[in-house]
Amino acid sequence: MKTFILLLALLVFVSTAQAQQIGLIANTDGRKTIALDGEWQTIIDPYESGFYDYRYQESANGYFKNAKPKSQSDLIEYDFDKSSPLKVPGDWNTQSDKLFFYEGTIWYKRSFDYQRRPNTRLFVYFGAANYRADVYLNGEKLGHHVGGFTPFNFEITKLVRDAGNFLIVKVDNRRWRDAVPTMMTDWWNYGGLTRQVKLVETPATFVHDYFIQLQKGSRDRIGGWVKLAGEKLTQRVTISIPEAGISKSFTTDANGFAAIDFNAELSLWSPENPKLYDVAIEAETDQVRDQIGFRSIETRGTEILLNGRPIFLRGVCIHEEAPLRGGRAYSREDALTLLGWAKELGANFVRLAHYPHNEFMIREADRMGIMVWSEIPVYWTILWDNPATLENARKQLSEMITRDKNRASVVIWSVANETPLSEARLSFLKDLVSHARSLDSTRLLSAAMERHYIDATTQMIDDPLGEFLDVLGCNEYVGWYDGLPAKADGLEWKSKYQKPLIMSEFGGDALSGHHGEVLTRWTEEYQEDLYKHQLAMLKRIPFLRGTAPWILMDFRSPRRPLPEIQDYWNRKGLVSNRGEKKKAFYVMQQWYRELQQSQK
Ligand code: GCB
Repeated sequence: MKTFILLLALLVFVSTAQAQQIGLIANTDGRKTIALDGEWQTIIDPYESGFYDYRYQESANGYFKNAKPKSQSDLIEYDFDKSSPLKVPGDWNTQSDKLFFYEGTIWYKRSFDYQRRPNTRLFVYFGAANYRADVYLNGEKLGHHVGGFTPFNFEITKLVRDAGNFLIVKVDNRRWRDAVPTMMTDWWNYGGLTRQVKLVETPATFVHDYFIQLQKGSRDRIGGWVKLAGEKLTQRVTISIPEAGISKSFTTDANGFAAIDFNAELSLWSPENPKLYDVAIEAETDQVRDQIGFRSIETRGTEILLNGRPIFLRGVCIHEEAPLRGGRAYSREDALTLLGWAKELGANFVRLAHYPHNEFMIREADRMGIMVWSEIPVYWTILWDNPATLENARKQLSEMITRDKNRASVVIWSVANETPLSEARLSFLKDLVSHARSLDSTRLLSAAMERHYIDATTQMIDDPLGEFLDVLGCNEYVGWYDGLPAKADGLEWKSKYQKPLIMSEFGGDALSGHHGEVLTRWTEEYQEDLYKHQLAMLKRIPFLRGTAPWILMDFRSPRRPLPEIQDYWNRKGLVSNRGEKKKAFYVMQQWYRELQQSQK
């Protein structure tokens, strides 16, 4: 009996340990999935009593066991089933007043039944959990994940039962000095299971991931790879794009990997023609479908070339703040509203700040023809010297690229925002740049950098990071943190690099409906005037190839307490959090219309 139990324990250990090995499954959309949306039972646990014992050791009998008293004398001090529910997906802060400012641990529990079919594998997939998630199924730990804005999955094939499974997740949104992001941000630290959680079923050997894009510099040659996971790693895999008359077969090697490379005559994706093709990836044991657009993106001197032609990126920055209701955005409807406003502004480009947004944003940008800048939360004052912090940032970068590398809309990966110059910072960011290039050689690399005055009227871009980027990004607040709006009139911009510049932030706050003189802070008139001076200045920068004003919509921030004006909202939106367009919106819109006309 003892050996049997030991063997069983070993088996469970091996299977759960193995479960952690499977990397992110790309394109769960193309598979059989069951969403675990809706109410989960939750326990608020500020002291993590469900995780640590009273000597502060990780407990073997934490809340993840979902214990129930077996007799009237049993002592159990928690009960998921009598605790309050929270909706998933969704942040906890906006679901209950008492959680509005909460930073700490909440346990989530959800039961489900699942009849697994023979020769299939089952995974539990999380769109995102902010910030650290410890995941358990039926009392066994599956693993943990760090990083609040990227997906992750665990295999549960061996642990899942036909009925009465309980999935328990401990989510902790505390901030840490060595984390990514670190202690200080200008956005709300929304905690919880903020994106969809789903069960994903695959065949025993399945298409784990693939990269199918035009090769760098080419408009008619597809390159990339396919990767299988499972036991039968050597298989014939066919990639077909029926509409383009393409069907190409490859054989995967002993590691389940095949490089792909073939000619394709395609109608290229662009904002004017957001063409997506149905693509099928068929192995002997599995098949996945996707919708993929094909375009090239390059730079030449100070130009950005889309499909070989110079383009100006008429952009706007967006936070993942839900339009109208507030809280974390998570749905297709949220994405359609935000991107719809961006379109109305005249944008062909969005900077999704300051972390990877939910997948709906990218998928809808693909469909709507909006180019995307996507970034990781390497923001302000990261611990540049700490190897674990670098590892964390690299992992978030990998997860972002893994999820979105087949989306034509994504043209730029950005590795950092407004990071102060130092040797340690440069080597940290250089590492991220080369890591991104190793994962995806087709897209442009950028970062939002700072700039400095070399005299009273000259702004200089000479951050040493610029040498390693394809596109320079710069944030500036002339007229808001830096003088008054008219200061922009006398400014000249210089760059050390022969590279295109995207002004990745500029702007100022206005409370929607608050009116006054142009020099009265917080009024729509001040913001409108600031934009007018800004645009006049921007038009004079010879190497400017894109703009992304800060920001499309007001967003919550703990750094913005001013009563009656901010009330914990950053008011730099061109649209208010209630969806009202401010005067500056129309200034920007008019310029983008002119630009659009002149590009035709
Ligand atoms: C910045 C940051 C952004 C802030 C913005 C502001 O430079 O990149 O995250 O929200 O300024 O409003 O101050």
